Amino acid sequence: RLQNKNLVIERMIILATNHQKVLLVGDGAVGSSYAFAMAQQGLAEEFVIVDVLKDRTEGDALDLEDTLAWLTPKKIYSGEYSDAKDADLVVITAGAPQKPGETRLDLVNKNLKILSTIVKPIVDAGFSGIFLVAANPVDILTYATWKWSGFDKSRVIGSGTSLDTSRLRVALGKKFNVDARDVNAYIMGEHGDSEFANFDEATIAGKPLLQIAEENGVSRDDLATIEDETRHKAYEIINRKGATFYGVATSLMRISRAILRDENAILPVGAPLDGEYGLTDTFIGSPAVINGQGIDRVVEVPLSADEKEKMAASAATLKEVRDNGFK
Ligand code: 6V0
Repeated sequence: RLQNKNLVIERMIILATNHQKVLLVGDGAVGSSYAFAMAQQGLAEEFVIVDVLKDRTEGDALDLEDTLAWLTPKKIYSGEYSDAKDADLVVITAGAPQKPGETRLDLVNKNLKILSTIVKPIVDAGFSGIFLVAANPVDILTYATWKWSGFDKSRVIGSGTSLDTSRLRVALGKKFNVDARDVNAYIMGEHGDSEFANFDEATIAGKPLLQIAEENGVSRDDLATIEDETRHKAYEIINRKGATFYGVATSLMRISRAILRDENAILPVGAPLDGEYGLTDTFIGSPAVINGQGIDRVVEVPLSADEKEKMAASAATLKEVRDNGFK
């Protein structure tokens, strides 16, 4: 009994002293939705918002503060890069979004330029936590964050194909009439036009998705249509409302929760490959184990030969753009 009591006290001390701080850079549609999602989830006792638009961050901090009487207490304020010094997590959503007709890769030059003004001052402030990058083209910007920060690869994470995987699971959940959370399928590769679904290994409750599809009269072509619609969903949303933000904001919240709560969650992220899928020197969408240290390890999905080719082609597309846009 005494031992139990001591364990409870120990846990209470950990909870009382576990003050976590997140700094968000980029308070646009994605960033402010992320801030809102983090407040709703009661994540991070301290939340700092930085943007070149100071009025915007001050206004957002005041607006978000109005949620706190009904949620978990926390400190939310407009800040500076120097506030990154003792932050656990820096989330970067600063950058131009796609306009109708633009691909993510079209954004590379302007967003690398913006990123170059962000990473250095944060590192110079003494930041020693984890970077989570969402600005597009996210795989290239994640790679640049890693290069410019000098951080270990495990402490730089891209949002990668987290949003795309969520889109795929929602679509498959609708198709097979199951909760999207029970679908075990991934979108892998570039967060962009060369991404693909791992249908050959996907399962629902341990049963191969291809078998479930066959039993339900869903053809390979039907699955290819779902994959295509997933790949192009961002364009559908942008054409209608100009931007996409709730989906990615929630994906970022989910990855943040895995970090702040040290979950060892297996999530699809922009992960640094070191021989997995026969690839190196790239950040690209793959499941990885995420905990308080960042990327604990990349989980190599056993891809079919056809999917391995798609992964290699996607990595090659990224490398080509990176070699042209990033020195
Ligand atoms: P937005 O609403 O234009 O917000 C961008 C914000 O960045 C604005 O508030 C700018 O003031 C700010 N900003 C620009 N330059 C700087 C700078 N130098 N320092 C600090 N802040 C700056 O864009 P939105 O929020 O819609 O999108 C942000 C980024 O997320 C874009 O690159 C999108 O393409 C990308 N997305 C990524 C997704 C993903 O799955 N990874 C999904 C959707 C959007």
